[in-house]
Amino acid sequence: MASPTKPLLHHYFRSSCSGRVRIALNWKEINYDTRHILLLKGEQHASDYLAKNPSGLVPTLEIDGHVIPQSMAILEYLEDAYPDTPTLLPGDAAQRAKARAIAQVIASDIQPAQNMTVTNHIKDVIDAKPWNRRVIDQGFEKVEKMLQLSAGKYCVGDQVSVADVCLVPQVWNAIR
Ligand SMILES: N[C@@H](CCC(=O)N[C@@H](CS)C(=O)NCC(=O)O)C(=O)O
Repeated sequence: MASPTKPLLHHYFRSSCSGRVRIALNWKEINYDTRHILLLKGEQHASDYLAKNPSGLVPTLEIDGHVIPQSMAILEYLEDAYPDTPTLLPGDAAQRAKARAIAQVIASDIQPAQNMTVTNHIKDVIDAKPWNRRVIDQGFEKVEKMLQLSAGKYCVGDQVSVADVCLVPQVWNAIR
């Protein structure tokens, strides 16, 4: 489906949530422009950005005349609005549920517990590094158990899914 204006992704290069959306846009071969939101300079809290994403977090995608915050909502929008592009929810109902489940462990359980806001809050009280390491280690142990039940060539069977789109940037984050 052709878009009248190119989508614009507000993102940060190290952000795993932004990485999910970059991978999905590229997988679906949707051309887009980018605007870098420099998190370390606090640009996510600038009033013009907060008007687009009141959470003050990246990513935000401007697409088809809409402004969509939240990486998982963006992935669902791309799935719904661009049905002729390669899907990120392949297979039958059970395979799609497994892909969503792995994605949610990452997006709802691992990433929010060790993001920049949490790290900045807790570092006054405890050493944030061991906390982040523990959240990631324990989260990945759960993901690995799920993968033992679902994986083929990719997280669920032999097709790329939303689970892979979430897993890869979380691994980048864990390495860092
Ligand atoms: N649930 C949100 C989480 C977004 C999020 O935590 N983004 C991080 C980067 S991965 C961020 O903007 N951090 C900046 C901050 O915490 O101030 C989503 O999936 O989009």
